[in-house]
Amino acid sequence: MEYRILDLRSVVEYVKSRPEAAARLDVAGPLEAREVSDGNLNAVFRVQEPGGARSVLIKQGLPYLRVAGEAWPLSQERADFEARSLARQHLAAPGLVPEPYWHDPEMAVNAMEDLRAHAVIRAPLIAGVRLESLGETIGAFLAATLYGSSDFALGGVERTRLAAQFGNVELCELTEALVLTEPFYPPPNRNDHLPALQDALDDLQADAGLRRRVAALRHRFMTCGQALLHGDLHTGSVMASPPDAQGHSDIRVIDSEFAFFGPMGFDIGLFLANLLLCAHAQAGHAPDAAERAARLTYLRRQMRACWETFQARFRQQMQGAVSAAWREPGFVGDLLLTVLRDAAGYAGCELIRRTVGFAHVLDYDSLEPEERRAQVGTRNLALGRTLIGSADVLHTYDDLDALAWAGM
Ligand code: ADP
Ligand code: SR1
Ligand code: MG
Ligand code: MG
Ligand code: MG
Repeated sequence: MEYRILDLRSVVEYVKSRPEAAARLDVAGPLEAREVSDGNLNAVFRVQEPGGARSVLIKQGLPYLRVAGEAWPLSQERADFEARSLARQHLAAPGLVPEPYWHDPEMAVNAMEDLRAHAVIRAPLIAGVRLESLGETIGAFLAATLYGSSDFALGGVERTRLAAQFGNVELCELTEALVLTEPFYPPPNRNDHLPALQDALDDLQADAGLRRRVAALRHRFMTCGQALLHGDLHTGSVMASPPDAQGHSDIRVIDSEFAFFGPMGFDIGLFLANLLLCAHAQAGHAPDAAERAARLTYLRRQMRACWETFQARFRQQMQGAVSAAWREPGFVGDLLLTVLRDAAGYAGCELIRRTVGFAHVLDYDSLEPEERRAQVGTRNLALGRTLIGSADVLHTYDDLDALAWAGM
């Protein structure tokens, strides 16, 4: 089928035309479609039986960036990278991603399990919902997907062959520009920031030591192909079912179109930074001081659980590594220290780019009045600089925890 952009009517016809759909829906009967797109890049539809008994999720890559329109063209190749990475994640971390149903490269479509009972976690976290298994689940996802695609699990030959399928140059270039370059340099760029942050931003951009460290992080991002990353693991890429009385919910990771072989600390740093962005924004979102303190305690605990689960599971899996060299005493500890330091550095970049770069986050952008937003933005920038500047002297997660939560 030749590529065409789907709409509410044609997506129903499209689903009916696919042989794989018959196992998921009554394709002979009427079907309804609803658009659920809310991300920067793609069009996403729910196609369901009347009353919603059964449904599928259809995600289509547009020939441009959804939020920018035709003025910002982008190839639809990203749908292929999402299909390949989702398939691998589903094998490595079953139950932690939606089940993939089919991939249609001509239409740049990925059809998958519709997580109808789930919600993207960013807004609930802002509102103080406590998902008690969040950090542990994301830590488990990271250990399974990162270890499972590394030299340690696959050996060099298979890892190299796999990496050759993930030349995701277009989306890597977006990250290199929007996360790891533009926020640190004066115009021309696509940055977007409050006028009140101009002085803090000028000061940040004038810091040659900071720019040098960011250049090193960017170079590692481009050259250090340790494992198959998710590539865009912010809190808008995680969905959860409503928590039960104990705060437990079913948690899934979505939207892996940025997948590529990169440094493991990038995925970890992005996730940790998004919990910090939420924590800082509580200065304006929490209804009172006691509730704010409780939300911060919760977020701090989730960050630690994420790292602790990741590192414990990664260590455990390394005992079965394919080469004895990877089981050399002390090696895994040394490796995990570089991952922790990378995570701190990339977390710093994420805090800064979500405050002054092209793509912000709801946690920050929804703060009112503007003076409050500027206070929180100043804090995001300061912590971002601290994390980037101190990453290489961290020794343990406690060091990172102390830096991240100083003064909160
Ligand atoms: P983008 O790449 O444009 O950010 P996403 O994959 O994040 O697209 O999807 C956009 C939105 O569609 C998500 O924020 C979520 O609300 C919804 N969505 C995506 N995948 C699923 C899914 N498997 N089940 C239910 N809703 C989903
Ligand atoms: C131009 S794309 C902006 C951001 O949206 C994606 O989800 C990535 O986070 C990217 O940096
Ligand atoms: Mg998304
Ligand atoms: Mg904006
Ligand atoms: Mg996406």
